[in-house]
Amino acid sequence: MEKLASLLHAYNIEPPFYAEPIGSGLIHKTWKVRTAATEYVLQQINHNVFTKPGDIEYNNNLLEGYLKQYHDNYLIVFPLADMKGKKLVRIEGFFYRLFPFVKDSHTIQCVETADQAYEAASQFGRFTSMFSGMQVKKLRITIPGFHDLRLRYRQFLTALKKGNAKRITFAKEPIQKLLRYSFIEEEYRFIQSHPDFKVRVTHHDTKISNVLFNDYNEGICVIDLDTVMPGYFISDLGDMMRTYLSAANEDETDFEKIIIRKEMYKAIKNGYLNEMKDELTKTETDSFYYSGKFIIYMQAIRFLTDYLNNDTYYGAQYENQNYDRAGNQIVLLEQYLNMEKILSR
Ligand code: GN1
Ligand code: MG
Repeated sequence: MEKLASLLHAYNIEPPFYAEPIGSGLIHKTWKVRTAATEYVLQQINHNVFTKPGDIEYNNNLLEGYLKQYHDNYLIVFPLADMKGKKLVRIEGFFYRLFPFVKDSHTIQCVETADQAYEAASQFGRFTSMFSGMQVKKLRITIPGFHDLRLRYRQFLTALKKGNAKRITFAKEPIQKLLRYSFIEEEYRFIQSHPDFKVRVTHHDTKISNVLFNDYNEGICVIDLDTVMPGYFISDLGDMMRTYLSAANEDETDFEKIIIRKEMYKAIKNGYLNEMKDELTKTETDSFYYSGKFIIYMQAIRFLTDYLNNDTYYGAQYENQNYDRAGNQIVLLEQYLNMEKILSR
């Protein structure tokens, strides 16, 4: 509480205030702060993952400045400046930032209707299209190799050699599966070397809880800009496939519940295209289906690698959670592969 008081004091916010944890992210800690006058979102940055929090601040300022100049009406939230004009506050070795709470907004944890998927996909497409005139190279890389499937695959192979031996034996089955599906990584090499795949301002975390909705279920804006970096559109489209297609999320341990909803695929595609059709090359639109394989496979690899490395990245609320998450994503991948003909039609 004392820490919270000195933190808010930096923003000239004095007691009384009330803070409660919100959000479902695996990386940062987030709270909603209420004062008599208004509401905020406070977030502590995980600096084991984002080792240079100043780079996040740098990117935010760059994006904010660009929007001010070219798309002043586009709604999006950036961190507030403290009394010294800093948008990142350091207290006792931790980094925090404070956001205004968007009035009458809420987040959803699970896509229930195709309209929600369409709205979210339009929001993420719109986000990238807003920055189409920006020099993407100006953005700093907040997590090196974040969505580089070749790197993720190499990290997986390293974990197979150097990881927890007991866990490697226990995870024999998912390991074999992920090795068998390595053709997905090979396809990625093709994309990396193909001139038609453009590098754009990419969000890199397009789960449904990173979109704010209003009471009429319309998307208001996207949030969580920490992983906004140069990237390929398959990252954003693919993470929507990964997280909207099935009603069961990555923590579901009853894998029978992982069922792909065809209508969601259509809604993601239409919503995204609605904003991005003029930006994408023909080769890129031909890779819509691939984007789902790409991200679901990468997430399965990331969860299993973390399991083999003793959960140092994602953490775990119970012993085999990352093993279960990897198993969940493998089932999702298999369902997705089984539906290739139907989905990519
Ligand atoms: C992490 O913390 P959160 O929920 O925003 C991760 C994403 C994963 C996701 C899986 C920086 O996102 O890449 O897809 O967990 N973010 C980082 O739930 O690693
Ligand atoms: Mg995130």
